[in-house]
Amino acid sequence: MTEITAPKSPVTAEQFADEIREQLKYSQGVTVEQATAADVYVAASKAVRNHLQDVWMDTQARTAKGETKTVAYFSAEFLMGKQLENALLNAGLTDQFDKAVEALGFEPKDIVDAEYEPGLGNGGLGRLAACYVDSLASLGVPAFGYGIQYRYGIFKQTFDENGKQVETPDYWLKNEEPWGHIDYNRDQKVSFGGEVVEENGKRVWKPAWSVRAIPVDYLVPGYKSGNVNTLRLWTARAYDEFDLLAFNRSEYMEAVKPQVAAENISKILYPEDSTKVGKELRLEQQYFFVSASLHDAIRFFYPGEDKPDLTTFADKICFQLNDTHPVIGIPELMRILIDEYDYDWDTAWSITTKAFNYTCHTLLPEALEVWPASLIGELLPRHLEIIEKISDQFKAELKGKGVDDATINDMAIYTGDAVRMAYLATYGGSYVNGVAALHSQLLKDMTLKNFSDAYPSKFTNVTNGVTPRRFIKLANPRLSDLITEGLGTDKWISDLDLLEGLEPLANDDEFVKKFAAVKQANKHAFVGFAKDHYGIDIDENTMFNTMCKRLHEYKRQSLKILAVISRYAGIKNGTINADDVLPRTVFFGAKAAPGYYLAKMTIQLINNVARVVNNDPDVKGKLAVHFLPNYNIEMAQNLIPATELDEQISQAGKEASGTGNMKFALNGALTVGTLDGANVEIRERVGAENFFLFGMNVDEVESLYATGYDPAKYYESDPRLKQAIDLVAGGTFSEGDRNAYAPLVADWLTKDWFMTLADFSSYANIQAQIEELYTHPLDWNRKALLNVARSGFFSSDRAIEDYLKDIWHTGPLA
Ligand code: 26W
Repeated sequence: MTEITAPKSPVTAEQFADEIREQLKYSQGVTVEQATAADVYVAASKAVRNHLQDVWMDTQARTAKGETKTVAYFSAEFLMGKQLENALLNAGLTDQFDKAVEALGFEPKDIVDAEYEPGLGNGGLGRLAACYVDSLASLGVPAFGYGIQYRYGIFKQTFDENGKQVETPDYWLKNEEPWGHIDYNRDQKVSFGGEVVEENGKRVWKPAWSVRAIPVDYLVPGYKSGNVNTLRLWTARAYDEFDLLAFNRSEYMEAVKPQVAAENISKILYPEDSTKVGKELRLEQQYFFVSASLHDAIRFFYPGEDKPDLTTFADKICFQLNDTHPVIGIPELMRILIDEYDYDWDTAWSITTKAFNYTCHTLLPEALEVWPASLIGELLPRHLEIIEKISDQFKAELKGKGVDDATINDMAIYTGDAVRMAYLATYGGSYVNGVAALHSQLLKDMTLKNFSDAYPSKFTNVTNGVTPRRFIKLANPRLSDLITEGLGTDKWISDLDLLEGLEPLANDDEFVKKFAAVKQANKHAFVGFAKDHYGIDIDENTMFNTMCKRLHEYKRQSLKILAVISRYAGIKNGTINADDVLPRTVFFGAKAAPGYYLAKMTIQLINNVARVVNNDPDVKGKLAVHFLPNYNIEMAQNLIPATELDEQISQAGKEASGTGNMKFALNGALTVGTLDGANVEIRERVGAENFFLFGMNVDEVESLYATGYDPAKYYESDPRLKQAIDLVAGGTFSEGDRNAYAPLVADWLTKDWFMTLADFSSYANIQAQIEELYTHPLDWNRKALLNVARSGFFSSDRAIEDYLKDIWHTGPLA
C-alpha cells in the first residue's frame, strides 16, 4: 500500500485558499467579499474534489486493467452522510482547509454546516454500504458502489403539536450539489414492458418503453491509501422527454408525461426499512440501477468491444447484492449474456453464479421480498422466462441431490404466481452471508435451513463493521486525540485492532479520568448542539442515555418508554426514593415508515411522555426525556460521543446485527442489551462484566412462542409494568383521553409479538445495577474505556477483509 498523506503535491493553506478563490470566481461568480458560507462550501468542495480527481483518474486506470478483481457493491441505499469533512480527512487536507477558510474570513464550522446531508437510505443497510465503500477505498481495493441518485431522500421528520410524526420531502438537490459529476456520455438505456417473441429459434424481448440511465459519479477517497474509488448513482431521464404536439394542443400535462414517467424511477427513496414494498415502481427502481450497472461494468472492462470475451467477466469483477433489492441482477446478467452476447445457457449460468454473492440483512419474514409473477411478467417478461428456467433447473438439481418433493416445493424460487428473491439469490450466487454470528446461524438453522442443508459451503458469516474515520476520528476528535496520546500513534485510524493497546491504561486512574473528561466535554458540546438545533435545554449533570435507530416494534422502543414511565411513576409515588434517584436524560431518535401505524403511535406516546415528564416539577433534575426530531447521520455523529448508556434492547433473534451498538461501544458508552445480533459479539469481546445483559435469549424466546405467549400474564405479575401500562391507558400522557393509545395498549396486552412485556421485569431489574455503577465514575469509565479498547474488531475494515478473504477472493490494487 503506497503511504501518501495528500494527493500528489501536498497543497499549502495559501494555495488552497487561492483554489477556493478561483472556484468562487469561476464557478460561483462571486468575490470573497460577496461570498456566503454556502458559496464557500461549494467552492471548497469543488477544490477538494479536483484534488481527489487526480488520484481517481489514476485509480480508475489501474482498476480498468482488470488485473485485480474489482468489487461492485449493489445497493438500493447509500447513507453517506455529509461529504466535505470526510473528504478533507481522507485526502489529508483538513488543516489546509481550516486555515484557508479562516484566511478568507469564514469559520470552518459554518462552511461544514452549509452542506445538506444526503439521505439516500433508511437506516442500517444504507449506512453499512457507506461504511463499506469507505473501507474498500481505504484498503486500496478496486471497487464501485452502484445505486440510485434519488431526487428525494429519506423524508424530513418533524413533530406536530400532538407529538405526531410529520413527513416532509427531502429535496436535497434544491441547491448546487458539488460532489456528484453527471456523466451524460456514459449513459445506459434501460427498457421495460412489452413482450417476448420467437425469432429464428431465439427468444427476443420487444420492450414497450425505455428510459435513459445517466450516471452521477461521487468520488470515494480512501483514508491515506492513495486510492479514490467511485460511487456511481444512476438518475433517470426520458429520451424524448417532451411531447411538442400535445403542447401545441395545449395539453400541457400530456406534453410532460413522458418526462415525468421516466424521471419517476429515480424520484424518491421508499421509506420502508423492514417491510417489503410490492409496488411496481420499486421493482422498476431495482431493475433500473442493476441493468445500467451491469452494462456499465461490461463497458468499463471491455471498452469499445462489441464481441468481448465475457467468460473472463467474473474474474474481473464480482457483484455483492446488498439484501434482496438488487437480485433481479441475476436474471438480467443471464439475459445480457444469452440475448445480447449469444452465450449458451450453461456458460451464462457459470459466469453469473460465479459473479454474484448475497448478503441478507434481516430475519423478519415480512422483509423478505417476494414479487408477484404477474408484476415481473408484465414489467420484465424475458426475465420471468429466465427465472422460470432457473427455478426448473434448481428443482432438477435438488432432485439429483435426493431432496424430497415437499422440500423441493418449499424451496421453489418460482411458485407459479410469485418469485422468492432470497431463494433466487441463494441459488443464483456463490456465497450467502448473514451480518452477525448469531444472524448467520439463524439463517442456517431457520430462515434458509433447506438451502444450508443442500449447499452448506455457500453459507458464511461476515459480522458488520463501522468506519472509524467518520464515527471516531470525525465524530469524536477529543477521544481521538486521547487515543492517539495513549497509543503514541494515530495508526489506529486505519488499523483499529491497535485500540487494544489502551487496555493497560484502564488501570491508570489518571488516564481514566482524562477519558471521563472527554465524555463530559462531549456531553457539554452536545448540550450546545441540541440548543442550536432543537432549542431544548439539557442538564449535562445527568446520565446521557440514548436509543436511536429506526422505529420498529422488534427494536422495542416500547420497552424503553414503559421503563421510563415506570421510573417516572416510581419517583412520583415515592416507591423510588427521590434521594437515591440517579438523574438521567433519555434521548430518542427514530423515524417510522409513514405507513407504519403502531410505530407512529409509539412516537406520539414517547413525545407526550416527554411533555409530561419534562414539565413536572416533582421530577425536575431527576428525569428528562427528549425525542430529537429527524434522526440522521449528523445527529448520530453528535449524540453518540456524548452518550454514556446505549440501548440495544431488541427481542433476541430479531435484530440481524445492529451497527449503532458498535458505534456507541467504540465511543465509550456502556450498553444495556439482549443477546441479539452483534450484541452477542460485543459482549464477548468487551467482557460480560462490561456489558449490562438482560432478557431472554433466542432459545427462551422460541420456547415461549412454542408454549404460547400470554402477555397479560406479565402485566398482572409485575406491578411496575401494570402501573406503567395503566398510566398510558388511563390518559396520563394524552390529557385524559383514554383512547389515544388504545390500539397500542391492546397490542401490548393481547399480542405483543416481540415480547416487550415478557422482558420488562428483567430490564427494570438491571437498572439498579446500572445506577449503582454510575455512582462510581472511575469504575464506570474504566469499563467504558475497556469497551473502546476491545471493540477494534467492529471496524468496517475488518469486515471488508473478511469479505475479501471468504467471498470476493481479491485484494488491494497491485
Ligand atoms: C423492502 C423494504 C426493506 C428495506 C430495507 C426491507 C429490508 C430493508 C433492510 C434490510 C433493513 C435493514 O436496514 N436491516 C438492517 O441492516 C443492518 C446492516 O446489516 C443491520 O445491522 C440491522 O440489524 C438490520 O435491521
